Amino acid sequence: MLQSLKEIDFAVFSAIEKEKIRQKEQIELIASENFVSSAVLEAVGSVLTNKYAEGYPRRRYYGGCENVDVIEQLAIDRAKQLFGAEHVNVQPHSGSQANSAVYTAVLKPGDKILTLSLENGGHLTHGHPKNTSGMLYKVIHYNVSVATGRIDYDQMKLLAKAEHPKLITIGASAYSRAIDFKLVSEIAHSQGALVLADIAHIAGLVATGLHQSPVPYCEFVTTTTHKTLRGPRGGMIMCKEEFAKAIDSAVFPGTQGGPLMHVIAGKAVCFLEALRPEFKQYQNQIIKNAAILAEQMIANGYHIVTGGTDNHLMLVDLRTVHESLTGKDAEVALENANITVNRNVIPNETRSPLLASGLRLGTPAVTTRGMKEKEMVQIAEFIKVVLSNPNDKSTISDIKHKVVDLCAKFPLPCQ
Ligand code: DSN
Repeated sequence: MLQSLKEIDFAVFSAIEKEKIRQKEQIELIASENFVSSAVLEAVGSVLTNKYAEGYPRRRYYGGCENVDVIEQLAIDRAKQLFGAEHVNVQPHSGSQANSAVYTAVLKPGDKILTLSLENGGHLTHGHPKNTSGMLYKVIHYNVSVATGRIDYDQMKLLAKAEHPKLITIGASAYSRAIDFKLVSEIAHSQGALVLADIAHIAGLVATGLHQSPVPYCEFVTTTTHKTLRGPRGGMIMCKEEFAKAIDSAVFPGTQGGPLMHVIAGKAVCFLEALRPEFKQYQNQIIKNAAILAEQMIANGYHIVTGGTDNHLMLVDLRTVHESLTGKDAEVALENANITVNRNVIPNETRSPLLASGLRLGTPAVTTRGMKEKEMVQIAEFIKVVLSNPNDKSTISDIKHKVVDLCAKFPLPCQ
């Protein structure tokens, strides 16, 4: 007899039910999160989770792969169309796996990479000492400029010339300005280096032509599929045809075994959705919302690193308004008021990453709910009130009620 999750495992069932309420009643400003469509959710929750499919379409190490072959090929073809890529591998389980596979494909332990550090807005997998990228390879970092907070391309150029890295990575997790991938590839190629562009955060903007695409210029482009792209949690690699075999071998068997076919189905659906004209309108609104939110935060006295945003996120330096409030305390106070954010180190951070002096705010998730400029102004006000009274229970409770009321007007696409 069929038994429901509720009957079999009430503990997991009830945690999921509570999570549904949390997502429904909180303003989600974590820049890397989003809400998938019900079609993506259905694909990811499908029987495809039962299937092993090591290998690639029509070249598997298991029988019974005729249906998953169709699905993986659809995901590949749609991703190629969406980004104009020569070769696509949709199997990486995450962005980290995608980056690791690129390194495995073209680097040997001890090779030199030139990257943006985590502290300057980069990512763990861009050479952090506690990540394998930092353990296996010799890492040189370029930074953002102290004066402007923007990527210092001049420093990148000088370091590329002096250090002769084999690979330059470009891409960020906490950087609010447009990235010049063409310039980076010129710098790299003039020194014989390859380029890995990690567009995990801005993939939706790139796919819709609202941000310069690295695909024509860079040998490798990696992304996650769950941030601005609004698909399932996962990764993907695009590359020039000449590296296709090396990339495929680096993913499987190099760094992964069986692909997650239910997630690859979700990716295929996500790419189909992203090819529709309304997806570009959505990406446009993400950018507009981020610009208004940043403008209001600045009007409320906060410093935004780089002075504003060109994309879906911003990095708020709290110290201009609340000198002694850490990012961690700000994150907790906002969460108590049903506003979800993450603390973030800012360039030239003086506190530990666990405390931090900044908050990263992003608009992909609230835009998916249908929130627009008017709501961004309200949200900036909520943030200011909470952060000015982080320990005042009555203020926090008042804002929490306002947040729940606002969220009720903007239902989620997938519950
Ligand atoms: N952890 C992700 C983010 O929040 O940006 C990057 O992988």
